[in-house]
Amino acid sequence: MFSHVNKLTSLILGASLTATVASASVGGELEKVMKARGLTENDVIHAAKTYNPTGGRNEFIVFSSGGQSGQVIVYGVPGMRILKYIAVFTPEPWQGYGYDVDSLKVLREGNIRGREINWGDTHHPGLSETDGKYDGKWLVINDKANPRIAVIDLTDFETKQIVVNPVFKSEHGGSFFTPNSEYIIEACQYAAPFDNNYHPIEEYKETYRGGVTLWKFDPKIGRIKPKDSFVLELPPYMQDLSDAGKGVSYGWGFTNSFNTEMYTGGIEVGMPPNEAGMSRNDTDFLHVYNWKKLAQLVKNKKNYKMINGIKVVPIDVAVKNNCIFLIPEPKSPHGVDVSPDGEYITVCGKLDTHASVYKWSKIKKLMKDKDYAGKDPYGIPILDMKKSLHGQVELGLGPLHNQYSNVDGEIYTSLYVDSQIVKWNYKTLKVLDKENVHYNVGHLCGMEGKSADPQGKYIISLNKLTIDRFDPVGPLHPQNHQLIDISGKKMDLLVDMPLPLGEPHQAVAIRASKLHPHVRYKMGTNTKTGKPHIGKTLAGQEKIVRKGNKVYVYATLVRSHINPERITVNKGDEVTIYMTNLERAQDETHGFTVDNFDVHASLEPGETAEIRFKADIEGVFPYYCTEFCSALHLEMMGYLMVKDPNKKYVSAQKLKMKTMSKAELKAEYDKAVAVNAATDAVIQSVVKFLKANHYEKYPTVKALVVDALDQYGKIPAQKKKSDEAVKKGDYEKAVLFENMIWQYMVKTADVGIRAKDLLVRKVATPQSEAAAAGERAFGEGGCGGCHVIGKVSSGPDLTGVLLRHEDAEKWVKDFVMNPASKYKEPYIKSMIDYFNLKMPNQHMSEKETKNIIEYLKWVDENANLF
Ligand code: K7E
Ligand code: CUA
Repeated sequence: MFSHVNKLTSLILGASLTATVASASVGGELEKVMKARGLTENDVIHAAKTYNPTGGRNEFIVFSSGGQSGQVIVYGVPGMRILKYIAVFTPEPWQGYGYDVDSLKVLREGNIRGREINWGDTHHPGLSETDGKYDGKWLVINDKANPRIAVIDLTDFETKQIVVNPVFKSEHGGSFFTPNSEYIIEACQYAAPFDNNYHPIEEYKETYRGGVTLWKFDPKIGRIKPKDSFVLELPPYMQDLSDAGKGVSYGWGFTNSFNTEMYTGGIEVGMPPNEAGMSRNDTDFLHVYNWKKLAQLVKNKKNYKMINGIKVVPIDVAVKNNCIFLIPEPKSPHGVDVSPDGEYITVCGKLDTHASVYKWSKIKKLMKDKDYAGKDPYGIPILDMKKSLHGQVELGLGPLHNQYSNVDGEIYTSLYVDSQIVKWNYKTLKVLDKENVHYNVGHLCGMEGKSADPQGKYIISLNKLTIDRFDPVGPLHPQNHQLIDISGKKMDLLVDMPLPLGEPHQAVAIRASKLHPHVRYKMGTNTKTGKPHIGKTLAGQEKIVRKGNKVYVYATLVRSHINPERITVNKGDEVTIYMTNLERAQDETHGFTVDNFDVHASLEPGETAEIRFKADIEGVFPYYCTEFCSALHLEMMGYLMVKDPNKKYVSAQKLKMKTMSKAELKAEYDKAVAVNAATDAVIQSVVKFLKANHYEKYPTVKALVVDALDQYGKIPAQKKKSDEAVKKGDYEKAVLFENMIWQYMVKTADVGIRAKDLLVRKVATPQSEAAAAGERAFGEGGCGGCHVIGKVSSGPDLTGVLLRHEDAEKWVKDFVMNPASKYKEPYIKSMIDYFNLKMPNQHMSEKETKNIIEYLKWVDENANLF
């Protein structure tokens, strides 16, 4: 076991670490941890395959439906850690979604017949495509409960649009992009009348309808265009999952269904329940429709009816134009998935143990030859099942959904009842492998696994039940996403990830390198429209404007103040606050709220947002920045004062406060100026270093310098105000401005020094492995507590230490390992006297000491940099 572990250790920890620390000790340490935590060798390999060290990144990014939360969950693969929740159909306070005016507008686009809806049952996220491949630009997701689709911009991961389906009363088979993002497919689920009237259930077959909506999408601006969209009317079969054809089947759409029995239940009047009546037939129908041709047809008025403001192509028009066909498919199917080349269409029947693989070339021929097996009650031609099938495979109990890999013919299917993922070949129709999951898997997610270019490597199993998997948290359990390595011959389940936000039906994964999100907005952007905000306010433009009983505040936020800091209004006024975050620095978000008014905005760098409320209660209400943005974050606040105009306020008796004399104030002012001069000298030395070493050649360093100079650039304006105050003899005010200058200097120095450290790394000679290990040992051994390289601190500067002693390497080594042996040497004695400190014994090993000497050699090589 021990030698095993050692081999494993060097395998997973890599040569660099084992070189710095004795390998036997790491092996021992790892074995200790494994023993203490009861981990097997396999566990450790799985951990290493999924572990992201600090600062690590993922190869793929997953967008998972957030189920009943109405949100989207973003996480990484193979790290399996959540990165973001994207607010979509539900208010989300942190992001201010639904709590500021602009995001509330987006949320309210989802109102149905004038009613506010504040949740969604998200099922299927879809990524925009170019040539059938994910392009990383847009994400859409559907709401089953309230038939809606939302569009998310992947440059900032924000929801930009919600459209309501005006004729469906529920939907499920969305949202799937066509191969060039021309349309988004959204299929109905529970059939209902297209109009908004009452129709008795006895007239189900006549007046209830199913359908597929094709939402026109403009991939350039990332918006659905409802006016150019249309609905294909379908029989009241419960349309289910859909997929767009691609490659050879490009231009066609596929949607399956259940309840072709058209059963309508009636358990309360003694009828068998829906579940019995709706699964009576051995087969249901796969709908095959030509969306490309339908899109042409709707250009002519005679081919559609307008219902609730959307174009609807009636069944008979679609039939007459050979745009719709049905193919029987096994009992209550669920998933329909088109192969990467578009030739094979796999359908799984929940109540059938088989997967049925249809072949596009066969379907096409039957359609062309008008070789029909019959017609359904609505006149739609039915193609013969056997004649359109490539074949069927027995997979197991409850097959649901499919995903593809990069291996030709390889497909992965979820088995709900068996709680398994099965790997098989849809061309040779052979089962290849099965993996148990916990428990009851619904969808599964391959890496770009339903695009025209699947990436293989991993499958995620999206399980419905977790039962015994996680620490118990009450009767409502988290959901479980399990990552499976599919790169080998056999599947290998790597890790469980609990998801506590709703039932994520489907997830889509994209290669991380395809996403290019921004870190800041153009100054003054309304992030929901991408255009300049009407309330955009730059520094110096802050103001409060009153129009009748409406008060408009144009405010700015920048570390660490909100301008204005006092807003006084009358009780009953409608208050609008426009806020612009003036920051350019990455990740410098400010939040904003006025206490007690149920408003909140999250302002990313450059963003302008707007909150509005009625000041209908009298009082004093602090407002503040809700994001811990800087050391003076708590000070980032102000007061909203609401006065009752009908009330007389008697001024409180003025307290006699002791004030400072003018001489005392002048002394304080002089001190502040001197501190600023000293701080500025530090900044100038850093700037000199940065310039001398050509910081502009290194983008990451340059970005920091730009941040730093942004802060520094704010100083002259403050200085001017300080000087003006001095001229007027107002030292009290001048001191405050000088303090403000100091704040800016500290922020400049903070970022500047970070830039300098980074630059030193870039321009220094490369460190040997031993020197790097030495630097680590230097840090971990606490040497830095007294010795700062390049500076005399509470101990001497070590730059040049190897030059100032005879046989210096040996001298340093002896001194580090046994300091006391040299306390009596005259040189050391004088140092001890000077610093009033003795070098302590830090119990460094010989190896560590040697490495530290290598590090000091590197320091000397680069002495000019410190
Ligand atoms: Cu199978 Cu809504 Cu795609 Cu759930 S659906 S699992
Ligand atoms: Cu801005 Cu806290």
